[in-house]
Amino acid sequence: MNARLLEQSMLASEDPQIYDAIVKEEERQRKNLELIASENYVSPAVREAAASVMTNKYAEGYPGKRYYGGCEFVDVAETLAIERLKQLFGVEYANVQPHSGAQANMAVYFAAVKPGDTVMGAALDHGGHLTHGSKVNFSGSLYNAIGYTVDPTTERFDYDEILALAKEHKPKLLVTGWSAYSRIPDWQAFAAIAHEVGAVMMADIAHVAGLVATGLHPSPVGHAEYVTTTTHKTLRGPRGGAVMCDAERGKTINKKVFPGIQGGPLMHIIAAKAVAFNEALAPAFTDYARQVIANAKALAAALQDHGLRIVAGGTDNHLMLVDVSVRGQTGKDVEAYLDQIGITVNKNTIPFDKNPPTVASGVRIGTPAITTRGMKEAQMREIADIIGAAMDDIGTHARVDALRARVYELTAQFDVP
Ligand code: DSN
Repeated sequence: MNARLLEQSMLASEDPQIYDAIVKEEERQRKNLELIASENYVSPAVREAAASVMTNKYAEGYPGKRYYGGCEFVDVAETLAIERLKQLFGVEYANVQPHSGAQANMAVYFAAVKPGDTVMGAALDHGGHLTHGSKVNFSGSLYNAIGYTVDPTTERFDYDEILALAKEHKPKLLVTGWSAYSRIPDWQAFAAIAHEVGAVMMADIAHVAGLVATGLHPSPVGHAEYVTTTTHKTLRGPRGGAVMCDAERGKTINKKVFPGIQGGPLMHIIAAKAVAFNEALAPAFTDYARQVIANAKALAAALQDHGLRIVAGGTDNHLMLVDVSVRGQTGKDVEAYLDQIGITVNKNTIPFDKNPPTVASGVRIGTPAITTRGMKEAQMREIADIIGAAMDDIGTHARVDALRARVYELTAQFDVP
């Protein structure tokens, strides 16, 4: 049993089934190698705020303008979250109420375009997100969504091609920022495309937010009219979203988030966001973000040494897309095998993928979580060696126990926060 839960647990006696699931999840997070690019481990302080009594409070509205009494202390938390986020990214306005990145993006769509308008975002197999125009999402059903792609040879964005597509379709909103793009984008080039066709630009920096906040990745602020993010990936906060823009556009975003899309804000999560933003403002967070990138580069290079192909030739950020089709595998099979040995990744389509997303030709790998545990370049080589050995063993499953033991030996040396 886990010491952390036992110390504080009323849950163990009150709801043993949920208690048991949480204990097992905590153990999984400690024993396994968490390589999902969008996950991280928050600090105990962030968890404390997220588990606090602020969950009890209704606070529809905004600080100083609520529809409920008794909001004086949650107002403190939300105001701190807003001011810290503004400072982190150098923006005039921030809304910290979106429950997730999808809600943050929805608020921008509702503010910037009308149903039926044309929007343009990266196609799902070219790094885009469901909310960037996928047909199965509101963004692809309420709007006329056009998908741009990467160049088939370089697997990077070709700004001339994207401009030509924009001129052809004349979107009102250009969606940038990606869930599976490992290279540095040219925000200025994207803004020039948007403005040439009369569109506004949204940059969804959910993945790279922690790298942008520390100046280790170029910022879209000053190029994009709207910047959205989640707070739980490289930014290492609680699960949630946020929208940033100028003060004038902020007036509309406020109305779109509440009462347009959401009701009562999650004040415990907003308090936890404030704690995480404060942590991200500290110099140690820049060291963390720098190591995230160094680890990703080291891991990509070591995986290439094992004959795996990294999409776009490598990485400049926290993630990489590994093309496993060059080893005759599918992302689905690799994800399943790695799960058996305690390595958690997600299957992911690669550009121009011939397989559907449920099978996929790649896996997406990221270093934010393992870097939080303190792993460095030497551990990246060990991880690549284990993944290389796993790729050789997928057909026979002869080395599952031995490889799992290697994973557990590695994770036992690096505690989780
Ligand atoms: N599901 C997230 C990711 O893994 O990238 C994006 O919302």
